[in-house]
Amino acid sequence: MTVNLSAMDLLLATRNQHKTREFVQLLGPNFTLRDLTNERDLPEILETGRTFEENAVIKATAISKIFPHEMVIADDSGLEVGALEGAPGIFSARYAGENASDRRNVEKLLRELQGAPERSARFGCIIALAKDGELIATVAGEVGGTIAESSRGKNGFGYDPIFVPKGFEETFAELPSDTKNAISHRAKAVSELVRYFNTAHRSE
Ligand code: ITT
Repeated sequence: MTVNLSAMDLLLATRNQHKTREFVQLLGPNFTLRDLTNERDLPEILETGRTFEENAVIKATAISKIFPHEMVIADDSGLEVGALEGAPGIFSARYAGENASDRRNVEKLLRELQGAPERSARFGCIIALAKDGELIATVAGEVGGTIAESSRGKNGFGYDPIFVPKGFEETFAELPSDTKNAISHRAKAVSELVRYFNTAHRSE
């Protein structure tokens, strides 16, 4: 067992407060997390990568240049649907257009899949860790499932109301957050991240 005498400070490179809430729950009391919500005048960081990994690295390294000496993590994640050849993928946040609401994105996905018998999908998440503009590590997590015929449930965010994880009948938005946080793509990536910190890297 690893005993941590002081909590480790992390800066999460996001303004998505749903992500932040999940990270706080997933990381637990050994970490003190802040996000970019209260940071003004930050330059826009364009997610120009072709993969979750490239975009996570772009976000983590760019933000860590702006906040010297801070340990920065960035999450790039999204939903990949088999019948749509992996869409929306890296475009998950803006599937129905720039600044589209979660609801519009979900509606578009259900429209695209109307009548499709094959509804398998996966959520993927990459977390990049960086300091002073240098990438330190990336970790990954994924969870498989299917896309429901219609939106169900109020918990979570994004595509949670239409994602039914493998082994369940409820959507992520119907399941308690504890259940999502036990099996999600983000949960798996965070657990890899914690393992990374616990194997001699805590002083970086
Ligand atoms: P930041 O880049 O500021 O972190 P973002 O929401 O734009 O925030 P991404 O570019 O990583 O983040 O896009 C992730 C999108 O994928 C997110 O907006 C949701 O639509 C979807 N998504 C990711 N994880 C999800 C989850 O756990 N549940 C539901 N939808 C999720």
